[in-house]
Amino acid sequence: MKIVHNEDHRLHFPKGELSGGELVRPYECPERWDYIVQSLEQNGFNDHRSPGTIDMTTVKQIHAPEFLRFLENAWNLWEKEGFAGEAIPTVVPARRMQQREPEHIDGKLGYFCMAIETAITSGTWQAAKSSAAIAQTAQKLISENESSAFALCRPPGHHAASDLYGGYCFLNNAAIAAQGFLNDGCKRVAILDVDFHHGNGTQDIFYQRDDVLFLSLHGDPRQAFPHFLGYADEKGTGAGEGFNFNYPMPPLTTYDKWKQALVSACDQITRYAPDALVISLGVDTFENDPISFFKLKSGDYLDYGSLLGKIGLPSLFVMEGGYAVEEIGVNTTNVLLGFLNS
Ligand code: 5XA
Ligand code: ZN
Repeated sequence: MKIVHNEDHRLHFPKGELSGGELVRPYECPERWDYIVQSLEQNGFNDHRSPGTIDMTTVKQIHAPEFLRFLENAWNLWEKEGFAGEAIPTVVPARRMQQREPEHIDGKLGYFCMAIETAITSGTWQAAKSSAAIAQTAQKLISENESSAFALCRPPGHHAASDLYGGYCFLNNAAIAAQGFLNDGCKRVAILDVDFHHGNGTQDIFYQRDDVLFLSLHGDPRQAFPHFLGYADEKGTGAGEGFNFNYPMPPLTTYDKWKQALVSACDQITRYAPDALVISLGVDTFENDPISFFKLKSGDYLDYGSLLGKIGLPSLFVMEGGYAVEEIGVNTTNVLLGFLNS
């Protein structure tokens, strides 16, 4: 399996994340990437590729122009104000307020943000673009006949909607890849999100469409981030009705229960008969993840990787979350090994 990545992710590493009322060292850090690469190499994944240049035409099919303009200019506008820290919002357009993009950067940040733990820094836009290019390059490999590929994206993407960033995400790498598959001739694509957190951005992007089936296994939003999307009764609307499946699960969910949801999601995918599968791969379902509450063990990732392989579709893995930094490598690698050995 080819692995696509580069070093640009290091350009995005905020000093602080707002967590528990404190500015802490971000959970989403470059070492995550280092541990994954190290584990992949130790396990024989030696076919590494660099991303090509980003295809903005496809990105613009997923993200709104005003949002892309905001991401590109946010840091400059912030610096121009003379602010000493990193760019984080302090005000959001809550219920019964105007939904209009303000001129001042303080207002713009709140307008485009869905979760304020995520700071923007000088290198964020370049890192986000490279991350999307990684997903696009891996998608192209599959469109050109590889049966699988791993896009080692950082920053992740699944919380980013067409015009929202947050939850460590800026551009929705999985959605951009799915659109790339469609542009390259696929009629239908499925996105299976196995990250601990609901892929609210991906769901929102495809909610009214029937050419992309979206399925997400995640912590119940009553208890877990992102809290405001991810309920089981969200099924899609309009042409998209019946093409969205959520599997929220409670605290302390172990692999046997999680696997039942996965099997049901795999059945739905098989019924949909897509031409390609995108897997939003987060390993924050791990029992020792510091910000999540499922109880999967390292060996479980091998097992579910093999269930994914048995679906038998061209499959693109796109990296999302996972913050038990020392185990992120083995857990990610186990999914890919299970997939290849299915
Ligand atoms: O998959 N999403 C994440 O891992 C980000 C969670 C952010 C919680 N503040
Ligand atoms: Zn997550």
